[in-house]
Amino acid sequence: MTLEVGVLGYRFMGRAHANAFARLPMFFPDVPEVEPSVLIGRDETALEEAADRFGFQSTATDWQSVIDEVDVFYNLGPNHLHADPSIAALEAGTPVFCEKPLAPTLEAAEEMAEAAEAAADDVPAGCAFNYRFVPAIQYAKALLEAGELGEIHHVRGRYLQDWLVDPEAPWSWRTDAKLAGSGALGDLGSHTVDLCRYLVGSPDLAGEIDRVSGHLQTFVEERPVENGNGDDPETRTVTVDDAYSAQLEFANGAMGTVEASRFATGHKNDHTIEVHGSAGSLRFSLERLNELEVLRDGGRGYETVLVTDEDDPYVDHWWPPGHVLGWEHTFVHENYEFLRAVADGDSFHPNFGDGLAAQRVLAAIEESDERGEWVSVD
Ligand code: SOE
Repeated sequence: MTLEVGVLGYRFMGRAHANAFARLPMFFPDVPEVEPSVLIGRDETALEEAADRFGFQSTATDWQSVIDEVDVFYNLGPNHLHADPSIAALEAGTPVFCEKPLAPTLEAAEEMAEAAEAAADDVPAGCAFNYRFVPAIQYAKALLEAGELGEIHHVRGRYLQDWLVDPEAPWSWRTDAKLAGSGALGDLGSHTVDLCRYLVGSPDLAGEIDRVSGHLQTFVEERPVENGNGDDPETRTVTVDDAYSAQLEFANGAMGTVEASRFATGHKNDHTIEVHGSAGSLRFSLERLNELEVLRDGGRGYETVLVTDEDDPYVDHWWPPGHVLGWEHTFVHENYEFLRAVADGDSFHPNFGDGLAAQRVLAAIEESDERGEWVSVD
């Protein structure tokens, strides 16, 4: 079986997924082969170049002509392009894999989740929360679900980057509320909220996030437009947050503290998550993604577990034990699971429902910032 895929978007995420398609037949031969069929975008020159490099057969400048011609539709475009093409594809019966955050607004995310619910059972709609597919994160989830940390009291997550700390860093769609929805909150916070839900969100652990108290900040209000006139550069207003922080209350009483920033000087892609339970604690850092630090039985120090054994998640597909994996492997793993679900007509998680659940938390954090009080997530 070969799956023809149509992909909207060819920049950062386009490359990450095209790399995954190329790795799959070599390392995960039990998944149907992907045929990169049509690459979709607006700038024809850049599109042709990318299609050539990524091995796509053709290009298109309108997604409408593509969505019911392919076996799978990948939506890797900017956030404001997530809803319409994804909904249309699902209505045409085409499985969809969409980048995070699911949508720029809660309303759009709700419409997308409704379209996914209305689609046939064998038409999965996946949301690309790739950090679920880090082997050490899956190892952590297994420990938590086996009850090894006991009753969950604290979850602490932060996602730090610094690419906007320079006030001359250019304006982009990521700094515009109409195009992105929010800034660090949606782009980075969506990952952290999803990891909180994935790791401790089951009713036996902390449960869902019930209430939030949020704070958003924009440090630089105007940014130059790229390729503007050097002497008198055109600037545009930044309409999203540069950083957010929030407190969370989980259904079972656990407390969460989460934050993200694009102004954390020196931190390039520093995503960490920690959990403390009555019987133990764990902590994970994306900068050391092959490791999980675990403290058990009320012990006095953390043990560093190298999650690189052949029986650790996905590891046996790659190299002999101890041969470490990287960020790009998370995309291979998520594509493997998603495409397997497509081929077998199975369900897939994280799906649009998970994307919507994260979006509800993000929207509540924004509302809490505006109202200056705790807000329920519903
Ligand atoms: C932003 O810089 C970004 O590329 C996010 O959009 C990704 O989701 C994250 O994985 C890395 O950082």
